[in-house]
Amino acid sequence: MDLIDLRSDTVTQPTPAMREAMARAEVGDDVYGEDPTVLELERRVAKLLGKERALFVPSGTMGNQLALLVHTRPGDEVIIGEGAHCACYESGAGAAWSGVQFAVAGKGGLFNADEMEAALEPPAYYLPNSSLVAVENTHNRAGGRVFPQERIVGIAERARRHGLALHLDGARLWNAAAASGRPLDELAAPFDTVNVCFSKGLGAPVGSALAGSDELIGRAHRFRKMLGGGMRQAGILAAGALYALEHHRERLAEDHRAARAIAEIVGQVPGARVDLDAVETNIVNIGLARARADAVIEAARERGVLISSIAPHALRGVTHLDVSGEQARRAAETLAEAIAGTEGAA
Ligand code: TLP
Repeated sequence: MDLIDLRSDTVTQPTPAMREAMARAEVGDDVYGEDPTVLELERRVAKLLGKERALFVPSGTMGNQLALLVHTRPGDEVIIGEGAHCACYESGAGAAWSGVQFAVAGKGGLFNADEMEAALEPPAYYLPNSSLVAVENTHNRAGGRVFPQERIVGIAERARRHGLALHLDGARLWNAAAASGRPLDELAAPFDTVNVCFSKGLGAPVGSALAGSDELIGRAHRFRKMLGGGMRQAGILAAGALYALEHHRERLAEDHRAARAIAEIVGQVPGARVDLDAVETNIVNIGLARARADAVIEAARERGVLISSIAPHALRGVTHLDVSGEQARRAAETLAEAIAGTEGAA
């Protein structure tokens, strides 16, 4: 059976043309700083994001963790939005490597300057030291929502007043740029460091980059080595990322349309709750009023559609390069059937 895989935009296969570009890549030992393709990717990402320097890293998790390492000291508190990836889905790495704890601002992932301020600890020797604000754009757990730029500017201004650093988890910043029509460097401007991923909506097999000032990225470079992220002939991977930057950004709007089509079809099932206004990019969160997520996942799998859960009664579907508009509609019909057929099994 031909499966339609909506579990994540990380599941894409490199296209033949991307594989070709990877096979042809000029490479060298990147631990010696001698891989021309990695260096080209780092220059290209720094330029796109309007930062001095970028560092190629194996994963978004490493990009975020390097940011925590460069901005904080053990015992510090990091302000995040609810469900932030760097706090919730990175195996507790912030506590393990940086020794930080997290404080949640606002509700639902997106927050504003007042909510950030409310989450801040006042300066006192017996309280944790708040040192960093981390914003996620798009916000994965919030269903791929675009963090409104006016709010980010307000958060950054308030954070600076309190002497805080700012990190952007932009694993899907490409989607935020496509959906908002704002250039990447504008989205990145308020932040000291920005993590971007090539292995999500852009469809490259591996890799992320952390961008920022020469000084911060120089320190991140040392931490990358400490964590075992120094890669040798990594140009083969960087070539996939460069190809994706060049050829797969324009098409993200198709993924956004496909996600909306899924939301509209599934949203009509009486037992499904989809907030259509929240579907701004390539992620659709589906609440289940009367069915369990695991039962729906199983029923959908039997009918050829893969989808993941984010809670016992909530699903997440993600569109990407390997799901056409037609497949998205077909998958949505299948999901609608699977939900309707599983109702009452809650
Ligand atoms: N997200 C994955 C899972 O880990 C949940 C997914 O399927 O969406 N930041 C954000 C906002 C992310 O969504 C992810 C991956 C990462 C960081 C981590 O990237 P990787 O998987 O490359 O370490």
